[in-house]
Amino acid sequence: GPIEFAPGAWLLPNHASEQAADILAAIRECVRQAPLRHFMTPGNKPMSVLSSNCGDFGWVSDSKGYRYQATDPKSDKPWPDIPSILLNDATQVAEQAGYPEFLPNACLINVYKPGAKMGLHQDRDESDLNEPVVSYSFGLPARFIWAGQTRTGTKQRLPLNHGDVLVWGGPSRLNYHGIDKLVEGTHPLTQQTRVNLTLRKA
Ligand code: MD3
Ligand code: FE
Repeated sequence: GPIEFAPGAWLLPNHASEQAADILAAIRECVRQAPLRHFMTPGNKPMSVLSSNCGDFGWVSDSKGYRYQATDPKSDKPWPDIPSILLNDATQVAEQAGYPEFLPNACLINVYKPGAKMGLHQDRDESDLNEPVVSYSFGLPARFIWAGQTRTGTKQRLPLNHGDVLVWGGPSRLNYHGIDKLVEGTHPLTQQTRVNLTLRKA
């Protein structure tokens, strides 16, 4: 069952493994409409993960900074809708973790290949930090690193496996977090990748 590993932060081990194939098929359709790309950091370096979005808003990064926007900068078209199977599950999972009526309008799709990583950062581009974040891990395992409200605090590590779901809210919402360099491997549903879906209220 769910594990509260920090105040307001919950791990639901293996929660989404049964729906994984259906969720991933729907996400494949999204990335056909809005292809994966390496966003550039404000310092003009390509991120190592491949990204896209679905929802009313998408998280984007370029030389001008990080922000949410309603259109894909590659096509100037709206992002695809969040698949209902994913949206409904995220609302349910948030409720289980104590965040009722979570209605995300942004889903960041991050695809990690071996060697890709995400440095320690805070998620603070959202307008209401009382809203939680719900994150799905599929495919290859990863090592999640998190600290407290400062990047220099004690770092803790958590393995994230296929089907695991994380909910972050309350006192842990601004915790620093990241992902260690992905190790080579192969998974029957995602081949040589890890797929992370992060749902937020922009
Ligand atoms: C902790 N993604 O997209 S998800 C991100 O697994 C991101 O690919 C990582 O960090 C990944 O921003 C981590 C888990 C996660 C998501 C949001 C959080 C942890 C969080 C927000 C606050 C604190
Ligand atoms: Fe994050």
